Amino acid sequence: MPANKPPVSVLGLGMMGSALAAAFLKAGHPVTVWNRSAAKTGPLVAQGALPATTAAEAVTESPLVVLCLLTNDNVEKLFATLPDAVAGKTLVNLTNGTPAQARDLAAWAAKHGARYIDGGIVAVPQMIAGPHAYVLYSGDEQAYETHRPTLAALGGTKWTGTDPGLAALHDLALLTGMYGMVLGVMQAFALVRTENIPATEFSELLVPWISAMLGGAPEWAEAIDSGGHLTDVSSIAVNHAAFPNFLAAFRDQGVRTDLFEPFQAILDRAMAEGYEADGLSRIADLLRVRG
Ligand code: FVH
Repeated sequence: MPANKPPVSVLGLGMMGSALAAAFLKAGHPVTVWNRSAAKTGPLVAQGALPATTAAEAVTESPLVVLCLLTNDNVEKLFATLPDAVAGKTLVNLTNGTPAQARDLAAWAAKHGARYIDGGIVAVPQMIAGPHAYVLYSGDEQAYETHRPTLAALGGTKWTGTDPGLAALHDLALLTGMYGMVLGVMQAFALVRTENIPATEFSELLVPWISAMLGGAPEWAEAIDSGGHLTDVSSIAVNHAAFPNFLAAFRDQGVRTDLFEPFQAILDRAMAEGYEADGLSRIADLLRVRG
């Protein structure tokens, strides 16, 4: 085992926190662990972690403190119990949350003499420390550079900026893309199942189609950044003409329309605002709330 690796404390030993603590241990770091329900420390102690009886004790043990609780409300409440323990520490919060929550937690940390880094884990627990896992970070850049070699035990490290909210923003945007894909795929499966077509059979058509369409995302991104949405591929007008067929077919086949009705409204608005010759990239602009 490599000698003199810096110690790290992990607070929150759910599925993800346990995977994080195990990865630090595997990389040779002395690891102190704390969880609200003490029983979850057992497997990590068996792997060599030191159990702390209180969160404050865990914070005291290491210069680097990694948190992974269920919500940032939980983190905020936990922080409120730690005002004296955190001074001089680097707090890395990998709990899922919003940019605004991250900024509030960073302000709390600064007020109490701690350095704050927010993070978004782009992996499931089983992927941690593997080749495809990475974590988005933002906040105190100096603290990030200091502790980056330790954080690298979890997977790739991706810096998103000194605004503490940026990691959460990127994380939520990635998950937004994923949820959109999941909802579309589930609607498609629901539709074919109305005729007893096996979802497994249909997925052989669906997966290559979705993959090919996703290949167009860089082109949409360029159009969104440049503002040049005119297309000779698939215009808003063409999609607007076809879309009532989807809602009608869902109704005819006995599939709910709730998920897709908002898209009809967006296409209607795009037409009303004169964007009929634009491609679907125009939708990103139309989704912004205008002041
Ligand atoms: N699991 C996943 O696939 C995703 C992958 C991407 C990142 N997310 C986020 O990671 C956070 C933790 O998720 P998790 O999977 O570890 O969740 P649980 O297994 O449910 O563990 C939750 C831990 O939070 C502790 N906790 C809950 N409430 C409190 C509280 N009021 N005070 C202190 N700790 C609290 C809980 O403790 P206990 O119930 O065992 O006593 C667990 O340690 C999450 O933000 C995901 O969105 C995971």
